Amino acid sequence: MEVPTTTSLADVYPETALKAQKDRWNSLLKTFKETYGKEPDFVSRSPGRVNIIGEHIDYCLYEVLPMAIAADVLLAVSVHKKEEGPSTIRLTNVHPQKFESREFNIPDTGDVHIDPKTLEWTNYFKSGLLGATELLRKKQKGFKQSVGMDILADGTVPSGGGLSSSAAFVCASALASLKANGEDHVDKKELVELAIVSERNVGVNSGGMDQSASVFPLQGSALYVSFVPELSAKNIAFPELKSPLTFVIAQSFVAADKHVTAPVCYNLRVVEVTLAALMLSKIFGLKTLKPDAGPLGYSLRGFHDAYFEEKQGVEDNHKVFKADFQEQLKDLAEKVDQYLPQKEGYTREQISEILGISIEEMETKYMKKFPIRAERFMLRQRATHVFTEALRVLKFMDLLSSPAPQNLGENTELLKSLGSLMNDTQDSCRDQFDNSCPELDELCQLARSAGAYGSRLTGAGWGGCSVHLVPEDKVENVKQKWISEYYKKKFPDITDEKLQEAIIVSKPGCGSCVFGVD
Ligand code: NG1
Ligand code: MG
Repeated sequence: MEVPTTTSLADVYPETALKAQKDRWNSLLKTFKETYGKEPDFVSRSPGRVNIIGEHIDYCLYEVLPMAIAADVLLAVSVHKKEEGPSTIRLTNVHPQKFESREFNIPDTGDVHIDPKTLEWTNYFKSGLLGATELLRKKQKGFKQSVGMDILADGTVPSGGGLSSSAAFVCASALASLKANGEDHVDKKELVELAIVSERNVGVNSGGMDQSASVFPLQGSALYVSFVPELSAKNIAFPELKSPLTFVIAQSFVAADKHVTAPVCYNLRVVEVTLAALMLSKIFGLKTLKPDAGPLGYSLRGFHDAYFEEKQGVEDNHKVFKADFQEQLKDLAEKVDQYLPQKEGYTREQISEILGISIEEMETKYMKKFPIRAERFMLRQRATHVFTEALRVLKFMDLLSSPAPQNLGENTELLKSLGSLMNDTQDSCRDQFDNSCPELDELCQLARSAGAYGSRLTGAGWGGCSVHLVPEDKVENVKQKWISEYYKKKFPDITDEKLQEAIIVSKPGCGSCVFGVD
């Protein structure tokens, strides 16, 4: 499917937001003209996302269920002509105090340099540009270097807040770079695949959920993303219920700065789940270590499929019946309990001994490109989270796709069941995956006590955002509870504007697009 091109804001934003979006759009065009003395040629757009369920399992290649939100990144672009000399990129932001203007030349090789150690907003543009350049080289014969561009950025996804401003920025940048270099028909899957790989240039060894959620969704649908046998996404419309499913997002305002925390948080988790997969394969004496598309080349899903194919004679585990797949996940969670018994974690020595490789080899293969710091690796807890979370996603999908008839009236039972899966995710994140924090736990507790059916952190965790399934008539209750018990207590000087930013009630939005400018 192609990334759509449109000239109508109504194709992208809900009716209630149109007036505000129109004002934003006009101001973007006006500032562009003031900054660069001309009109932009087009505007590329990509939204943020909230993950409904399926946390930290995308890079293990298990299915996840995020949805796009209305908040997004807009890049207004004017393309330089080839004759205008060296390819220069000029980048400005509608909030120049927060995000300073930058200018750089694309080197003759065509590949811009990114320093992942610095937290620099234009790195996200560069990583999109790099990915696009690579794709353009495959698509256009003799392509080497992107043309220059003047760009004005306007992002409404809060940064460091768990709503994936980074993927929104990278996807919008890659899309802008493709379009500026003559690609008028951009394939959504190609865009997502390049954005997944190129976002890793900023130093986080991430999975593919965020980029999928930013590009693929159609208005009004959540997105069921699969990573095997290849990346694919299915739009999932919510069931028509008397009181519609309402997801409320609340920020903790604890900034999860991945640049600082990655070696002990995100990137370490990627290493732990990979080591868990390798250990289980070894323990069960699997002959095949199927190399796969996980960030470190081997995943728990890779182990999962190999185990059932080899040990239980399943012909192609990707085709296994859905109910059987759920049974497999339960089985694997039990196997972890038995075969990875060490609650206190595993040392490098212990792992290298079981795997039968030297510590140096293990470090070189799995801990060098994205460095990590740890004495002990909590393989038991991480693998338990992954298998049970993958199972929760499937149960959630079952409930969404075939709500029992008795649920369709008041649908309380359905909401309760969905909510309880979300609550279980939060427990697992807190107790097994260790990616919650006291503030996120507190937001969840408060919401449940004010009527939410289900509450959990969303995104990477360690701060950032939480998501809550709340009956429509309780939304106000929950909001007030957070305001009085969390925001006003923690941040006594909080402004009304900031409070508005803190809590978002969001319906599923639509994915990336290009706006033509008349
Ligand atoms: P955040 O930090 O919320 O953007 C990250 C990863 C995802 C996924 C989630 C956890 C990036 C770009 N994204 O999301 O791929 O693994 O954490 O489920 O790092
Ligand atoms: Mg991110």
